[in-house]
Amino acid sequence: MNFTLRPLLVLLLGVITAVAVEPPAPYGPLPSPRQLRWHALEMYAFVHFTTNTFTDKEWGYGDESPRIFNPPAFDAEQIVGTIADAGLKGVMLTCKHHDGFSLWPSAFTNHSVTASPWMDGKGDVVRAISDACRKRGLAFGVYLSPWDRNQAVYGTPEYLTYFRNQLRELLTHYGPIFEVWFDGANGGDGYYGGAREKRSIDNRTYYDWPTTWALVRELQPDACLFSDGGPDVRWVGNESGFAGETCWSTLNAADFLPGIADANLLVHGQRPGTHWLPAEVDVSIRPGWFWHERENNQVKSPANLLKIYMESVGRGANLILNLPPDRRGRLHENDVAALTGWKALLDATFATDLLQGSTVTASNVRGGDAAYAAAHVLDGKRDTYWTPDDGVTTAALVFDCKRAVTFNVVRIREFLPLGQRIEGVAVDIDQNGTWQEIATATSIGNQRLVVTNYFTTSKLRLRITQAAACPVISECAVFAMPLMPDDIIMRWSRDGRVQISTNSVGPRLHYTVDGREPDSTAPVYDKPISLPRGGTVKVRSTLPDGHMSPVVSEIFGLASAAWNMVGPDKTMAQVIDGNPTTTWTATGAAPYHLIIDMGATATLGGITLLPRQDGSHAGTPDHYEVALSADGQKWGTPVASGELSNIRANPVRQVIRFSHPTTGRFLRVTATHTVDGGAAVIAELGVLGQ
Ligand code: FUL
Repeated sequence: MNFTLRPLLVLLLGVITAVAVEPPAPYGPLPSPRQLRWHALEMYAFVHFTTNTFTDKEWGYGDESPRIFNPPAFDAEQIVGTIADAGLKGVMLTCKHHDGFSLWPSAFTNHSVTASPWMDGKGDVVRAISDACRKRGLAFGVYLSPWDRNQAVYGTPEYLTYFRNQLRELLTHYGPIFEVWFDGANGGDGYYGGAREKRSIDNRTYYDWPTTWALVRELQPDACLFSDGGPDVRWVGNESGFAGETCWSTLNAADFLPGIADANLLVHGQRPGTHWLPAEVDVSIRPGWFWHERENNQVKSPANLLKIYMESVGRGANLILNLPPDRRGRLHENDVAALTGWKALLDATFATDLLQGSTVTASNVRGGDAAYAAAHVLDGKRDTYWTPDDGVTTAALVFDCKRAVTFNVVRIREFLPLGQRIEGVAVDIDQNGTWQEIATATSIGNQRLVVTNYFTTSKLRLRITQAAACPVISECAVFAMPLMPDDIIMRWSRDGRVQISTNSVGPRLHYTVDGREPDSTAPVYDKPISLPRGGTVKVRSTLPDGHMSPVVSEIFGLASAAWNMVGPDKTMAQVIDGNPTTTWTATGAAPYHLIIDMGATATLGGITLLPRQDGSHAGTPDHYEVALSADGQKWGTPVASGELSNIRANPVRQVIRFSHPTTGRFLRVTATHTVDGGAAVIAELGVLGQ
């Protein structure tokens, strides 16, 4: 260095530092470093596996013999490899679900893989899955159900020691954990070491969550804690696969606890909120969380999964997609096919950012400083950003694409370390020299995918229409999502006819009603199918290029047109009207009976029950009983009874099979208990032939 120049250089540096423009002050609650790492994952898999897989249940009672857990071809690498190939970034394993069966050789219970014939009692599912994750570079997380229907001590303080001992095992023996999942469910009754009774706990006090959370912080400081209300990640309030159209990453945390949460608040979050508490969208690729053979044809289609992605990850939440291994211990072929199709759609959508190559200008750049220039929103870096001066809460970015681009998805990302600031945006396109507004959105957060119709333009404008503090945007992009063959929709009417439709033009629909898989030789759908005796309809759509969709199948009951409901309440008829949006609400106190007079004797094999579909769970039955009668007076012993597990969080159609086909003219369905203890509400009842 030339010594005469040195003082000058020092002076110059001093001047530059003095005029460097300070970044904006953070706004509102801020994400912790562990939450920022969690946001970066965006989507990962849930893996539900336990004795339920072998008993066909959604919630085990706790008395299942460990000997039934015996997957003959368990293959962690197939499970994890499929998940990694689909682009998911981690795996959350149900190490212990509500039935209490532990998938690892826990030193604190005999109710585990050690007592199963699988690998002669020497297996460890948690080890196998976590090792496979490490091998494929995926994050690994643990689900440990607080509710344990097997443990004799559940409900006493002693259980908490057991619960934390198990947690300690999981957090010390299986490497780094990215998230620990604490479920809020507690349905009350269970085996409890043979007591077979109802044990209600006080969600507010019983689990002493602060002590458990401290244990996780001590053993796995980088792990995020999930529960209905955090403290790091919140439930989104539904199991259907969507975050609210407006979904803030903030919440008033003190109002929530595991098991105590207002789903209507969780789906949107709260503004400005006391804490950074982003939503996680948990949804299963099948109707249930565990594998059931009867659901093999009800796997969500690639198009459906793409919609879920757009409405979860695309609304600033993370997606946890459940992929339940089957009885072999592998992901089923239909699930693998749906994932492969979904990945292809995601790749096709996001392969090309049509804004690349554009120039971008901003209505205001903070201090005129290049460090905050508009070009940062196109540099592909999450840690650089455009931001205007303090106090500027409406602003615009104009993108000149220099060529015509056709798109239907706009992606916007806020720079999270400075908080969630933007409250409203609008997207405009240039149409022959005038701006035309094509879409608006509210919350942005980690990323917002604004889905529009297809538009073609060479200039786009993003307007920030409302912000709590000057906006800070790290990335903008636009994409073209391919047109997709829409999901197949089947509608049943009470005269026993099934109508099939899709929203897209062109595909041919092939169907069967005899149980066979439809192929191109199967009948082509051209008019409603007459199925007065009910049955299973299987459908596939064929695109003009010959490509066939996966099979969609649905089971239908007997035609109900000639039936009558017994009783004075006229609204009872709404449960057999074939219309899922109308409901019957019981009066009086439980048990609530619904009696159908079928007009003639029939041999029946089961019923279907559709819970209310309007988003409320009030009155949804969670225990039921079914009986038959020849005269509507004398009832036989119940042909079915039990629990409708998890119906509150996941209100899908329930298929209940009788233990054996039974004959009768009158059918009585009784809601013996409802999720909230309120008067029973049911949308539809169906009756299955033998
Ligand atoms: C619910 C549980 O009750 C279900 O069985 C499932 O594990 C789901 C992810 O959470 O609350």
